Amino acid sequence: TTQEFQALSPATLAGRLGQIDAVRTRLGDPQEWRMREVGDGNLNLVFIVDGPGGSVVVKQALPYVRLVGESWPLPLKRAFFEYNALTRQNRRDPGSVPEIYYFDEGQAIIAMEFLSPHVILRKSLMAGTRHAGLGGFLGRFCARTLFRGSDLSLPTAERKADLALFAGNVELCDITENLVFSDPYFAAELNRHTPQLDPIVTALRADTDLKIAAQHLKMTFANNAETLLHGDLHTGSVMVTGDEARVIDPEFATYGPMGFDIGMLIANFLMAYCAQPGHAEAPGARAEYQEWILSVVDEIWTSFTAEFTRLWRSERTGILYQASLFEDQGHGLASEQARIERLAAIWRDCLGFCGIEIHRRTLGLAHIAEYDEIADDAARAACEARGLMLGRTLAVARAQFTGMEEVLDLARRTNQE
Ligand code: SR1
Ligand code: MG
Repeated sequence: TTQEFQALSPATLAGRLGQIDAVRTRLGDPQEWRMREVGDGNLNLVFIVDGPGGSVVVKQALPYVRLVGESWPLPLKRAFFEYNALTRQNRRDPGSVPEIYYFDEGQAIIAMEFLSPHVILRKSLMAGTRHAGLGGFLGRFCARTLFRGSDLSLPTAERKADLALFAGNVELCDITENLVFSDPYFAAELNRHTPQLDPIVTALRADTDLKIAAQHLKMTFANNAETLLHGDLHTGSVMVTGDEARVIDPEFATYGPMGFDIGMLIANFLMAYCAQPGHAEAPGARAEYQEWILSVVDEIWTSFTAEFTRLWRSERTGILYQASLFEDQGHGLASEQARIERLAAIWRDCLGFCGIEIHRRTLGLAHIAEYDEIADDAARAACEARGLMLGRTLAVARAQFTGMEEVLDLARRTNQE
């Protein structure tokens, strides 16, 4: 029989999970468990449970959007998609995501590895911390998960089964389709923005080229089912130590275009860059940190393309661009030309998604702490305005950028305005 859904609380958690072997063996005696709810995302409950034997994270989806409340129902099945995405990501890039100990589909509960001493990357960027190897890890994660979830690599029956499986993540895709690609460009009910941005918002909402670009990108997101995406790869979905990182929270997983995850990720670094002048540190130190952020963006793209290239040359086992077709064993001129053309298409999409993500995090419902924590409205608006202009150029002129250095130079010039 299906048990009625019940939200966990610190008071009920030990009673409900205390007899689950996979959890109990890691924590020890449930009577000694200490629970705290630490979720600060937009959707779910997250508990850290400490016991005499160790610690575990317990995540539970709620039947509504936590940020908004019960007026916005959201299916529990997103935990199923998160569980299935995590298992695939761990296969495709081993060690890149937390280990899962237990999954209860009906109660939408995932018990998983407590990452320590990891912190959320967004918070670490706000604290001005540098992380060795971060761009390399993120670029390789994208290349491995995106390449290995696609028809470049998977047996096509498996890819088609996964395409069908993740096609069920309708409501979370609907959030992305509306909140990311449409709402920022009209006066949607849940939108909010810093009042001083009014003139720019009016201009952007009257900008036909931009609105068409956003809709072209929405079409690509909705219809170009190239690979299994993380679906919400921002800096709040990454946990870091000084030199190690993991990716979390793939509940928005769906089949979509390869440029989406990388574009979203880069957008969040560029917004962290734009937000720096709004925070109080000495300008010299701030400028140095801004350059470090740009170096991570550069490294993400460089390592993505290097790993994608390695996989293209050594693991092209799917139905696409088969080496036998080119008669060059996968390394010759024809297959290299095909690889370069595919990467160019991913690059264009990536820049477009990057621009749109910057807009929606400034004008839509879901904002970012880097901007929100700038107390002074005028200072916040100045940072946000630079981000909006950068995002507009990236989205509309995405086909004109030939390399990351041009994007970074544009960010630097925008930062001077
Ligand atoms: C209503 S959900 C708003 C946002 O939070 C999630 O983290 C996703 O980014 C989504 O777009
Ligand atoms: Mg999330």
